[in-house]
Amino acid sequence: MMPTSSFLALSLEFRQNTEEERRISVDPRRLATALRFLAVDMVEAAQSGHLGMPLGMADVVTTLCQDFLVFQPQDPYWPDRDRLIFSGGHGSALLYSLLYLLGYARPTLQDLKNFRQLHSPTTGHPEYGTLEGVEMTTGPLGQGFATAVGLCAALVRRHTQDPKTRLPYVYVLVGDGDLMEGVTCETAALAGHLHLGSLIVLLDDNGITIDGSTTLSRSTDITASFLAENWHVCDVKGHQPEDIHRGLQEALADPRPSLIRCKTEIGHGSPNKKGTANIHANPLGEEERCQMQKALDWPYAPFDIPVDVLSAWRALAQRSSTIYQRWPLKPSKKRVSPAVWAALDSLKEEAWNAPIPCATRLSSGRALEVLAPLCPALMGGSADLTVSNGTQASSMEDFTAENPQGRYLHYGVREHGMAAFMNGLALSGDLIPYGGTFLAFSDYMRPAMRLSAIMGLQVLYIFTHDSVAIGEDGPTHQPIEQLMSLRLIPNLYVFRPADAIETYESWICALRRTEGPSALILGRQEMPLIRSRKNDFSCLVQHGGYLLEEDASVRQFTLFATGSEVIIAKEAKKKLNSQGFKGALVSLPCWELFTQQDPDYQRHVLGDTSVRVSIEAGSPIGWERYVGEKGYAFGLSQFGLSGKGKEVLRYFGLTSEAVQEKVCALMEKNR
Ligand SMILES: Cc1ncc(C[n+]2csc(CCOP(=O)(O)OP(=O)(O)O)c2C)c(N)n1
Ligand SMILES: [Mg+2]
Repeated sequence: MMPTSSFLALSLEFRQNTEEERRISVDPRRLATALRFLAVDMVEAAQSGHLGMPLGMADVVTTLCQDFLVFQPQDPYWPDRDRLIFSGGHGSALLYSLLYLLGYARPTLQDLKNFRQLHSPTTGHPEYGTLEGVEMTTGPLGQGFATAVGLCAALVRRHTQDPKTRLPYVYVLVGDGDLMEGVTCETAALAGHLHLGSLIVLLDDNGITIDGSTTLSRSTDITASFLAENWHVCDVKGHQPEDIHRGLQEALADPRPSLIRCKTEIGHGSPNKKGTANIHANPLGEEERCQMQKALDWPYAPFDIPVDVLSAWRALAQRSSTIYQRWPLKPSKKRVSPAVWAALDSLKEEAWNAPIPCATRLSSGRALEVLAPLCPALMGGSADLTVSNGTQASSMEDFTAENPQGRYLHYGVREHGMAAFMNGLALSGDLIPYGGTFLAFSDYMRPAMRLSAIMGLQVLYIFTHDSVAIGEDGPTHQPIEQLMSLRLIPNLYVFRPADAIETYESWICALRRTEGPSALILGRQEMPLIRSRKNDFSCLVQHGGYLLEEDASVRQFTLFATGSEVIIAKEAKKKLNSQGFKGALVSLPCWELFTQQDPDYQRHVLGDTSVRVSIEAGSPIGWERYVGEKGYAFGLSQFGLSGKGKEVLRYFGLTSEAVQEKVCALMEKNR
């Protein structure tokens, strides 16, 4: 349970700050008007972008910054800062206007004028890494909310581990659309369950989405549904600063996560377009801007902010200084990589328990037993398949409301929520999250995985039960297209190790890879060791692919395989050898790494034989890259079948005999 006292202490600080600030501030309505007009002018200049939410939420954002948000534009990566996440990424014009007015180094006024232009940091939707103050990439609705929950959990964990650090609040701006997404329901339940009281969600409660009124598609009692998930919920008038202030104070004082329903009018301030779905994503137009100027008493030219307003905004950016000075504990770094290598570099031979032949999912569990104590940044979890996935090391205690120092999360059957939550854990800069489920259900996680890849976050996905070889559970549980489709996601490394040694090496590669996510694709069936490690501790998986066997430099054939099919290929090669043919066997556990090797190495591995055959128990589309037009790719282009794993493999022709036959036929043909 969150220590309630720290919330009270913090809200007292806010009150003191607020009174001080009130003496120097200009009318908050005027501050909000500046935000509104910057957004109008940006969208007008770009003739593209979204206005409805910036106009509707300008007052809420102003009060939040004026009285509550703790941040430091001069030290944007201050670890103890509050986080502000625009889950409705279409509100980017509001976020950029805000960062400009608060005095962040970028965006400059010129950047605002270049909104949505090629190479401008003021991208269409907020992108992590382009501007300081943009805490994550948003745009796909629901992701910001869900990731904020994970980020909040990580910050709570940090604060509990080291109470000298400040417990930051995570503020999230969401729209009707965010709340309609399933991932929001999954993670709202987790936030309530984990008592994440420092999570404050501000709903742009305007009752409008693109198609029109939310009554077209929604009858949910939002308040009741969040209350049922152990949240605090309150309503505020979203254009009245005093009422917004009251709601935020109430939220800070409550130990539960909070949803503040800000009753707003979409496009507020635009006399003729407010309240309509039309304002959601259209420029205002010159005529309407004129009318809005009159209505809001804003006689200034586009992008012109009067000095008193600009200096008031800049002054309130200093509001957090007293808090900042009290907590300058940690160096603020742009992207913090958890301290993993100090530990792993010292990994000695004896630390790696001797590899034994077993299913790669079990080898992964054994690797974790070694790695978890060495790498305190690892934070595990599974979507209700902990034992099947082998994801909980014995040294990992559960992370719960009562024990936020734990290192293992039971996400429940919430794959999508888990993936988005892990992005938040990674964004904290403290943790390397990993989470497991069956490979067939990776599709449930894909939108959040795509975001880890876009943001370049080190998140590890553990996908077990990786092929039709799982057998009896049948086609719903037998992945076909998943493996290849994961390889399609840019910046995601997909590892499919063949045995205990490759599994361990894949873990090491994934842990070394700080600039993006990795997926480990693991099998359920027993796997013999495909090679011995002996005294050779060089990591072959780091090359992505390598020659496992080569009979002679002039090859008659080359076989390619990954994961559990390496052993099938090995058997096929043995049969071909006994027929007198000479060839090679290539293990290709990580395509992305192999493609990065120098061309000579790649040629050396691929060989120049005209007969190339691959085998992988998944969609074969894509293997042409390695086997060429004259080769052949064994795989599956249809859904699987329920039955014993071995029989299913045989039925689909994924056997060493079939491979042997094919190679012979191709050699004959090419002679
Ligand atoms: C996952 C996803 N689906 C669809 C969209 C396209 N989209 C952008 S905004 C929006 C409507 C959002 O409505 P709301 O959150 O109420 O925002 P408002 O119109 O009130 O600003 C939609 C469907 C999206 N960005 N992400
Ligand atoms: Mg809406």
